[in-house]
Amino acid sequence: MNRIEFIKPVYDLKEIPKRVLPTVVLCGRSNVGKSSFINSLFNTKIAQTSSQPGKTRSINYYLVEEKFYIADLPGFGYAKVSKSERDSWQQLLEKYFSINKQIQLAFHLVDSRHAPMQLDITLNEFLRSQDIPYVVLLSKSDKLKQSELAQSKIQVKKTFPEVLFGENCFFYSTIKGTGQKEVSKLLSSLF
Ligand SMILES: Nc1nc2c(ncn2[C@@H]2O[C@H](COP(=O)(O)OP(=O)(O)O)[C@@H](O)[C@H]2O)c(=O)[nH]1
Ligand SMILES: [Mg+2]
Repeated sequence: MNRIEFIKPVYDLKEIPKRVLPTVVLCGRSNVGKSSFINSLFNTKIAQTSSQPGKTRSINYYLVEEKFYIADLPGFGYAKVSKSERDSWQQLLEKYFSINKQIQLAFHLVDSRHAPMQLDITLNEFLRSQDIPYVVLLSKSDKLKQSELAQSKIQVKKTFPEVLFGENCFFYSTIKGTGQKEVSKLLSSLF
């Protein structure tokens, strides 16, 4: 699976592509590594990454192998964003999930270096309440030592009741390639 093209940024729900195709959403805090995830998985530089959080305001649509969309959602939890902006983000996403019947899977990226934050817990609860199958990806795992990886695993299991390592939860690293095979395999089996 390696053919990916950028379709467009969606700022308004009316702009969601009309083609009926299964959609995989990428969600997680700002700066967690969502765009880097796309680039590493498809060995490209198509997605814009940034070391500064809070840059993306749009839902960025990609088309993979003409078979399914990947929708890179704007990151949440960026402290410098005003409350009204945060509220409009939340409203957009809630509406997005409620009107979009094509969402078949969510990748929820969580920074492996920190315990999941309240917003991650809220997102996990939301995905479960909507019955959206999800996979938790613990990003930037190259930054952790062996002992810290074990610690992170314990923490994540404690926080997200349903996660099973190796099934719906993986460490991920764009640098070491951790998790890439597993994710590719999962996507090829689904679409
Ligand atoms: N060391 C390391 N850095 C990463 C990894 N994934 C992303 N980053 C860095 O984290 C920053 C934010 O990444 P980005 O993909 O733009 O995050 P997004 O806001 O969630 O799309 C960038 O500086 C990336 O280079 C990873 O697996 N390992
Ligand atoms: Mg991004």
